Amino acid sequence: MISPPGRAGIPRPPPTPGGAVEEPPNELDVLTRLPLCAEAALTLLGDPITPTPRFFIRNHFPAPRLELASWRLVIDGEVERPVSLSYEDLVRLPRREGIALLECAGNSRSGVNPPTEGVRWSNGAVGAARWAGVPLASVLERAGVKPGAKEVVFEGADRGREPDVPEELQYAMSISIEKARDGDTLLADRMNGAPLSVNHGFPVRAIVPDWYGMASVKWVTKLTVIDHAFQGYFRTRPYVYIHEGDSVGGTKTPVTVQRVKSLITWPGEGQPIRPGRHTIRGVAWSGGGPISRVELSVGRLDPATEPDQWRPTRLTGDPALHSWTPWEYEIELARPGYYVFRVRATDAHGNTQPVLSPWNFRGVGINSVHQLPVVVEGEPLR
Ligand SMILES: Nc1nc2c(c(=O)[nH]1)N[C@H]1C(S)=C(S)[C@@H](COP(=O)(O)O)O[C@H]1N2
Ligand SMILES: [Mo]
Repeated sequence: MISPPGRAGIPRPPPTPGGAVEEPPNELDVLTRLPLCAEAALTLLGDPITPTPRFFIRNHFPAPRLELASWRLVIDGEVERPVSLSYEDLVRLPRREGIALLECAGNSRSGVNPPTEGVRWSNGAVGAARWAGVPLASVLERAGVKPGAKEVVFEGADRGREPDVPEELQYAMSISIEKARDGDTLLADRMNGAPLSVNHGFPVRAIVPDWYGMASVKWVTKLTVIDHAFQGYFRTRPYVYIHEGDSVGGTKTPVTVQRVKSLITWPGEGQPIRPGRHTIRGVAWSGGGPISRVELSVGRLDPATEPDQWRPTRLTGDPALHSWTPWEYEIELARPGYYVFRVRATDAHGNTQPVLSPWNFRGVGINSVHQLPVVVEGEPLR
């Protein structure tokens, strides 16, 4: 078995009650088995909707196997009337569906130097699916949110230990009350037209569009409305931006909205291409607004040798609200040789990708320009 992430030498024992290993789909590359972390190769991610077997999995603890009949969702805290809903109660509420992209905050961490703690994701911890369920807002309305509410904490049914904490932890994460009231934030029970699989949160998970994946809590069983900033382990320890020189006791900036980002999905890593005309393809997204521009550079790695020549690519498909936009670029690479492709996206609010994302201690929110070495060799295409 591959050892789970965590500080070297400290084992990370499991035990989600009833926790069971559901085999990951074999289209995914498994990084850790228990808890399961698995991602897709980029060549599998070029489509507007990611088929579920290609959708990454990020579990912090063993996945709980919940029963529909006994599942309940409790809503309490700063509410007028605490509520407890069965699955039947929940799915009878007015429904809503839409496409949303999830990206793990640690995606692309393996490219960070110096290395940080955390799962060493390549670039494939991202996917876009069609989710269906009930707006979180309607559930909150039934409970009646009190004035002064600041955040909603989602609790998952999964539990276990982290190396640096003595007691057992439950997965929990908060979002702002504004985001909770946004009609697009869902309690979802379906993914790509089917009930959620165990690894994606059966029976019900949160879907928080435009935020990094940690907020889309799986196996959700409890919502607590609070009037202060949540201080739980996952909110304050792994999912924060910590920069050099920050004080140890100080308040950390929580990881929330997805930064603008783009990836090249064709050609694949280490896949030589023949001299001739090619269509380079990829995807681009931003939690800060729709993508307005994606540019490709085929040049030298060191901008001092030869400055980047950013050339506009063609956005294909509709501009996606909470998801990615595919792009393509036709290029003539007549001569064999070694090239580096780089891609950079900009959103409607002018947010653009840095060549090198600011380094941080957790290796989160990495949105450096994607750089792909490409070898052109062999018989010319004709
Ligand atoms: N209960 C629970 N919810 C969770 C997690 C978890 O470990 N437990 N992982 C979070 C993280 S960090 C991510 S990136 C997404 C991943 O969702 P997926 O596994 O369906 O791709 O789920 C989030 N929700
Ligand atoms: Mo994540």
